[in-house]
Amino acid sequence: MKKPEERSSDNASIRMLNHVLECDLSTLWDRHEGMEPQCGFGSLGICCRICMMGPCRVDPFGDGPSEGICGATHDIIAARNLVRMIAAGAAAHSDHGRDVAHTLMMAAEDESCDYQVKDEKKLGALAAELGVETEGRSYREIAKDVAEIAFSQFGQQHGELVFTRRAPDDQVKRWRAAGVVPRGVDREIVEIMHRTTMGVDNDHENIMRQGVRAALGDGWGGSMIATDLSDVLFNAPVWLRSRANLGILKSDQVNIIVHGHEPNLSEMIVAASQDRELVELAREKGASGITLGGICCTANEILMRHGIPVAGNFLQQELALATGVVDAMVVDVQCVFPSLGKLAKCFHTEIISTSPKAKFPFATHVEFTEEKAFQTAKEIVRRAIDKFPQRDAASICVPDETTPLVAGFTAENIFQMLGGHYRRSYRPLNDAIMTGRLRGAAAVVGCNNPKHLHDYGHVAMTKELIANDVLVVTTGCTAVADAKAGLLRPEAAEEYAGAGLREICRAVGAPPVLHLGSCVDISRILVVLSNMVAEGGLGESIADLPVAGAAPEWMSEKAISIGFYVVASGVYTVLGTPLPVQGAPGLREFLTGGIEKLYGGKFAFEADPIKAAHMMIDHIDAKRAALGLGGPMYEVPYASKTSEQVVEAAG
Ligand code: CUV
Ligand code: SF4
Repeated sequence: MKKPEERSSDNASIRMLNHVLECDLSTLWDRHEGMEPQCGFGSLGICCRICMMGPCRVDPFGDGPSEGICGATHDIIAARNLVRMIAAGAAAHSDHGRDVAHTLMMAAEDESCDYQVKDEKKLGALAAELGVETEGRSYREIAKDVAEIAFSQFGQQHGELVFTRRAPDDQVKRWRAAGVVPRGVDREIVEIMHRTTMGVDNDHENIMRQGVRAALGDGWGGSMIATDLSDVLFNAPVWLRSRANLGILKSDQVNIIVHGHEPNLSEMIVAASQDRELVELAREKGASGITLGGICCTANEILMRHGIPVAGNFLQQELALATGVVDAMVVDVQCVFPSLGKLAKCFHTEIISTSPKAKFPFATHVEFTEEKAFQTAKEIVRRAIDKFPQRDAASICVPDETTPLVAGFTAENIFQMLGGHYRRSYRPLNDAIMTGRLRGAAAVVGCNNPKHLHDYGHVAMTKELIANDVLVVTTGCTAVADAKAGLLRPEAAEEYAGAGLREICRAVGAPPVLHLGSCVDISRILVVLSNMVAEGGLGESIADLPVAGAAPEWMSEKAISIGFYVVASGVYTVLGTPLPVQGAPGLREFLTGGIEKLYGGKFAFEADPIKAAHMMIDHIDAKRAALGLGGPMYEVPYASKTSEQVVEAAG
């Protein structure tokens, strides 16, 4: 069995892993080891269960069957499986976006609704962009029209999703040429299911075309709607300070963890946890107050907008329970382990499921409806308070670790950050890149996965990039890993950044790694990239920018959808675990090569985060050279390839 230090690189998690060993509890790491060796056919993407003549599996080495019963080849089987994963990921993000649109509609229609538009400025900007009349109209009427347009994006049957207009013209031209501009969010997902059923699309490149279309419908559709409408309802984030890691849990307080994704729920839990009456009730039960903490992306949502501390990322969900001080873990949808209920039975903790879409073993279901949002949130908090006196003092173990952080960056407020009050534009960012003070920018995002040492890939890659004067933007569980490692503090620039990035961070007081929110907020990164192109001097499309992306520890189907919309938007993207296409040579070649001609971006697979960072930097240098820009302004640790060599290598 692997030792705790071989499972996680995060000190609080190592401490908890030792504790669960002592208590004889099992976690995902034990189950992962018990699963090994994992199925080779599945890992390589070459088993097919699409019809019941099968299941079929084709031989990766050429000794056994080279076709399924119907004649499907390695490439066909792997491509169909892969786009079905895109469909699931895009559906998850987009259903989240749809729920936010529903909430905005309720807020617009009903004055007494618990949700109300908080950010009228963002609503106004969105209305202007969408061509919604604002003159002489109440914000309620405007919000209704905006919500209606958002809704229409899901079911639209033809035309182009409205937010694809945010992309640079050159990028849109590429999409049109390839026939992948999404018509409607739902339509593209349905078409994946149709095309991949037995005996329909059997050309792997054509199958991937539809995968790209649905993924773009996620990034420039469902996810972007989720982000923008959440900002309208709950306020666009502003920079703020907070803390991260399991040490935010307090032994003498009622501790509630919200875990999942949708801000509809978590926003109301935030309000209920601050409700005077309930805080008083907690005191009556002997607690000194109520502490709220988040896990997974819902953590990022309430961190970004309220500064609520983060308890941990994906692989810490079981460890949080093992502290013995979590009175309730409230979950909605996505990334929630079905193991939680059983584990919670060893403690006093109540797992409370809230979504009609997601029920869990041994959980209490308190259905959360937007119509009775605050009332339900209060009921949930009350349940947690009732649990507080039932804690078993003997099983409590709370690690001390918490790290300060700065979060709350958006495509809009990056203007203020870099330009100051007098120069609100992306000009300073583009200038910094053009002069070489910044070598480029990278997005490091994604999940945790027990196939990798927990958090190590995120942190090692991010440190290597900033040391080389590459500004890093982050979201999701990577952002939480970076926060715990201290990389979201402005001081991190002094400790880890190269000279150029350090100068910029010093001048504006920002950390070298910018936290842009949850996974759906990767749509913010798409807008940042589009703004950089629009500002001028760095080429005509996102594909020209000296930028790269990575997901060192990804695991979710949602991450596959993200990977595809990012690549199809022109970004070179390195994945820590390969896509399940390694048994399909033609498909692998296409995704790591040929796809670039169509969209300007492509995938690479590399498990070593330092090597992966260097691949990203090589790409950034090649893009600099193609733009006629010189090398980095200051000496940097990774400079093994001069721009000229890079240009030669790139042909
Ligand atoms: Ni949506 S998708 S583990 S919470 S980043 Fe975290 Fe982010 Fe992956 Fe899940
Ligand atoms: Fe086998 Fe073809 Fe059916 Fe897949 S679709 S299970 S490869 S026969």
